[in-house]
Parts: sequence; C-alpha cells; structure tokens
Amino acid sequence: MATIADIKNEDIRFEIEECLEREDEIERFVTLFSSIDEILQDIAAAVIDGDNTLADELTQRALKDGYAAEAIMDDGLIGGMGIVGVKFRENFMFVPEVLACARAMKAGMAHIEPILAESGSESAGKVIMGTVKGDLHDIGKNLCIMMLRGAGFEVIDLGVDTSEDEFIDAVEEHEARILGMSALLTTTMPNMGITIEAFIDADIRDDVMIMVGGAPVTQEFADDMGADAYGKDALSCVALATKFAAQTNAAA
Ligand code: B12
Repeated sequence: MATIADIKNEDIRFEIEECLEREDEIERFVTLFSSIDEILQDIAAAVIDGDNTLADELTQRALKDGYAAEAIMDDGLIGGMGIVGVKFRENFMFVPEVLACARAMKAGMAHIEPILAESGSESAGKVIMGTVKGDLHDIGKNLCIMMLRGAGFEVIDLGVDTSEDEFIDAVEEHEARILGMSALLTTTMPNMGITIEAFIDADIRDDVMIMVGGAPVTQEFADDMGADAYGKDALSCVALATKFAAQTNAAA
C-alpha cells in the first residue's frame, strides 16, 4: 500500500500531513500523488501555492516531455485543486488565496485546452452550458465545456449566475437539444429545479435533455428535480451529451 513517503514533492507531503484530517481524504490524496510522476506532483503543488507562473511553466514542460494533456489536467491541475478545496473547507485558505489557485489552474489549462479541442472534428451537437443563478463557480463547468468541445460539440457558454430565462432564451435561440447546468453551492442547487420548472411552464421541457453536475449535486437530487441525468465529472458530461445527441438524432 502506498504511503506518504512515496510522494516525492515535499510541499504536497507537507499539505497532506498538516492540512488533511479525514482518513478517507488522506488515503485518496496519498494514493493519487504517490502514483503519479514528480512533475505532475509539482504542477499540483504550484496550483496549491497559487503560483500561476510556475503552473504555466511546468504544464508546458510536461507537455513537451510527452505527458498526456488529460493526465496533466486530471492528476496535476485538478489534483491540486482537490487539496485547495479541502483547505478552503477547513479554513486553512480563504477566498483571495483560492482565487490565486484558480488563476494558477487556469494558467495551466490554457495549454491543455487547445490540445483537447484539436481532437474534435465535425459538430457532434449543440450544448448550452451555464452555472445557475447566484453561483459564481465556473472552473468545473469550464472543464466540462473544454472536454465537450474536444469531443466535437458546439458549446454555447452562458457563464455564471445564469437565470432560468437566460437558459430558456439560449435553448430557443440556438435550437439546442442539450442543456447542462452546474452548481457548487447547496444554496444555489435548488435553482436547477427552478430552471427545470421554468422549462415545463414554457412548454418546452420535452424539447431538451437536461444534465446537471457540480460537487454537491447527487444522482438522487437530480432525480428529485426532474433532470434527465447527473454527471459526476467532465468525462461523464461528455458521455451524457454523446448519449443525448444519439437519442435526439434517432428521434428526429
Ligand atoms: C474555487 C472555489 C471558489 C472560487 C471560485 C472561482 C471560480 N472561478 O470558479 C471563489 C473563491 C470565487 C469561491 C467563492 C465562494 N465559495 Co467556493 N469554492 C471553490 C472550491 C475550493 C473549488 C471548486 C472547484 O473549482 N473545484 C474543481 C472543479 C474541477 O470541480 P467541480 O466544480 O466540482 O466540477 C467537476 C464536477 O463537479 C463536474 N461538473 C461540474 N459542473 C457540471 C455540470 C454538468 C452538466 C456535469 C455533467 C458535470 C459537472 O465536472 C467537473 C470537472 O470534473 C470549492 C471546494 C470544493 N471542494 O468544491 C469551494 C466551495 C464550493 N465554495 C464554497 C463557498 C461557501 C463559497 C462562498 C460562499 C465563500 C464566501 N464566503 O464568499 C463563495 C460563493 C460565491 C458565489 N456566489 O458563487 C463552499 C460551498 C459550501 C456549500 N455547502 O454550499 C465550498 C464547497 C468550499 C467549502 N466550504 O467547503 N469559491
């Protein structure tokens, strides 16, 4: 079994030892970071440190060294953000520091995005994506969008703090058959249900397949709200959109 000593990056070892308390989280991060190469650990450490220059440099170096864009993103950049999430929750970090971490992650993602986008070919379908009203978190939504575009989908990004009317207008204007909503706050999750209700009231609920996601969202919550599907990460977002596109094409 992997131990903390198997992690080469000293800063990551320090973060795990000093900031993590829950056994399940310690095990998850020890397993992740002990299984990846040092440069990916260094990228995660740069994100945790909010060092956008270093995150940028290391991401470029890892790509040059032949690491897959997905591995750099999942293990390095998202891995680092995972620790940031725990530190934020435990009050080891506050909003300005978290914003610096988000900037560092973005600096790395700037090199990943074009590579993921390249693998896309002709449009696989149109998807409307947005973070719900009252919610300003967009990192996860943006990752989903990047992966969708990489898989060939045309994505209309409504950004953050999106009202139900904005979702409806976008679906109608772009004649999109797939909609994705993201929420990161327990207080804004109900706005997903409110948006779905608004689609019912506007009599266009059956015209669109709705998927939902975001850290606090669960399958049970998605079912209760009447969403068509819940996706736990960017990969499932692409899988769901692909399934929906096949269904809507078959029905057309
Ligand atoms: C970064 C961050 C911020 C940044 C956001 C920067 C930005 N541009 O997004 C800033 C500093 C601005 C911020 C602000 C706040 N935040 Co904040 N934030 C976070 C943090 C640390 C990370 C979120 C993140 O980006 N995760 C990484 C991404 C990759 O993961 P993800 O979003 O879950 O997305 C993945 C999946 O969920 C899925 N997915 C996401 N969307 C969708 C959509 C679909 C359709 C599908 C299929 C899948 C899918 O795919 C993604 C990729 O794999 C989380 C902690 C956490 N562990 O989540 C807290 C967290 C979400 N924030 C929290 C809070 C409380 C706040 C504030 C209220 C703090 C404050 N006092 O002001 C404000 C709220 C502002 C607002 N109105 O929205 C709480 C929420 C608690 C709760 N129960 O609601 C959390 C959980 C921290 C904590 N306390 O534990 N935050």
